[in-house]
Amino acid sequence: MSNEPTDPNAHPSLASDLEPEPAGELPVEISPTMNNGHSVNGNGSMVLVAPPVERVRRFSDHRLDELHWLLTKHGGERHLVILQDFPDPDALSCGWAYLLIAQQYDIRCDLVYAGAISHQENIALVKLTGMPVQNWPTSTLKDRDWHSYQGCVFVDNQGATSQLTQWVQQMELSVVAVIDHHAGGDIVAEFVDIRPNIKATATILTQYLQGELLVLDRNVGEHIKCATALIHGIRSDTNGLLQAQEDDLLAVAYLSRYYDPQLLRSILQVNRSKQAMDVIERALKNRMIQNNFSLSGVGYLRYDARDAIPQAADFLVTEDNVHTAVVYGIVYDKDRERELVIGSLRTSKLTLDPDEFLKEAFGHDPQGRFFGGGRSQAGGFEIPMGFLAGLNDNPNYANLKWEVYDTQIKQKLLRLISPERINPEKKAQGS
Ligand SMILES: [Mn+2]
Repeated sequence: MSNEPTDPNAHPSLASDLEPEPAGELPVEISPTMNNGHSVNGNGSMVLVAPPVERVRRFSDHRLDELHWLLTKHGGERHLVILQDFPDPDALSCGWAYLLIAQQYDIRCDLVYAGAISHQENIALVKLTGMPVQNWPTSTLKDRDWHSYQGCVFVDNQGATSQLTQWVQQMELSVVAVIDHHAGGDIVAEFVDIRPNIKATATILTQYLQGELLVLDRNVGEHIKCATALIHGIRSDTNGLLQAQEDDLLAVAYLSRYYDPQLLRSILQVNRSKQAMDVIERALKNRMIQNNFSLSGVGYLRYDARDAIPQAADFLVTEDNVHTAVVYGIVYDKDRERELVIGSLRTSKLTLDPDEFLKEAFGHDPQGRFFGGGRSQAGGFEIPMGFLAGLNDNPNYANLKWEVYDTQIKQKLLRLISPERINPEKKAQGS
């Protein structure tokens, strides 16, 4: 699920309160009168001249300069790096890379997410690389030591897809940096690098590495694993590089000097869980095909199995004469005691924009927030069930509720896919 795009032309901007001038790192002019760190001014008295300390770092890209100064300024602090509730490989690898970069500047980061990691590839990614990511379920948030942090950072999201955002706001934690490739919201931060034209945030983070904010070392296991994770991140956000553009491919080329191909293979080859297989089976059995769209409701599923839905959609879209698949189901979120319909869309039709399609199909809530959105070839939606939410022990009731939702979702989708089927009278009147 992506953030809600508001202005596709949003330009990466920088807050003006960035002060890139820590003492001691300014360029030192070597004056001919300088002698042992002292110089003589006009009236003959001695003036102390700063010794030429560290060579001033200059980067090819102004963003690297800005980030370098920002991190220098915040040295010694502790920050929270916040990922979306269901972090994908792009988010996970970028959070880790950011953490390693910040370490260079003596900033301690905790990499956190509030939801769950349920896709088998993502579980494998975290396990096999040993990346230091922490789950902070919402039920634990009130007991966290928020005051030990001086700031927070959003990576591969801008706060809209994390339940941690409201806590960060409540605790008045300042937003130090936002690094993302989804079209911008209106988040204010000291450093903002949002590039909707880049396919993966991992490409942006790799450019920071290429700019030597952190010099990768083939002898450091953590660097090898992080480079591997970043390649996986770029691959997964570009449909296995099929949608990659020059920047993404150059980033992968750079990372290829450091990554571990064996490790990448292990992450990609991991098997599906039984529950994911069961959801795929249901999706296959329940599918209905109309005008090259394959629609399938899978009924109720466990919250931690929600990643099975996009996988089922991935599978359904491979059928002959199908260009678009939509799979949806009802999940119950125990943690927050809410029930929602979640769904995924996959398409191979280049002229179909998932973002537009889902917004048009499901509309928005009373606050104007859309129930769904997407990027090229993929999208997702989430519809809270409101008054009908909540478990009920009566199986008839549960079936009825599912039927209502199933029918309503199909109807909304079919309105776009084959209007004549939904509204035959209207067509008859019109002709
Ligand atoms: Mn991403």
